[in-house]
Amino acid sequence: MIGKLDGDARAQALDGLPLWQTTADGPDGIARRFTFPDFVAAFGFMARVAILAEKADHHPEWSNVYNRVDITLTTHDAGGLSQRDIDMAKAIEALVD
Ligand code: HBI
Repeated sequence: MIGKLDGDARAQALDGLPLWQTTADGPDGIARRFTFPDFVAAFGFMARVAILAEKADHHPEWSNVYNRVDITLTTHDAGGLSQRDIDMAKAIEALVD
């Protein structure tokens, strides 16, 4: 069972993801908004994230409106932010680099 990130480990992990914000309400996690030129680009991104998520058995909470994709990462099994969320955020960042 994976644990919640706390203290220095949490602060350090968040430092490495400057474009992600911790959630203000709802489950403890990290969130980022991605915008694309159009819906096709946004949905292509979602398809790539979906493949990553299935491989990692770690799934985003997300919504899409036209060219915008809002992603929140939280670990249900841990009741908050875990290393799995950090790893997934980094993998997602690598897709949009
Ligand atoms: N995705 N975000 C997230 N958090 C989880 O705890 C989680 C998941 N996907 C699959 C998953 N857990 C499974 O490991 C368990 O629910 C069995």
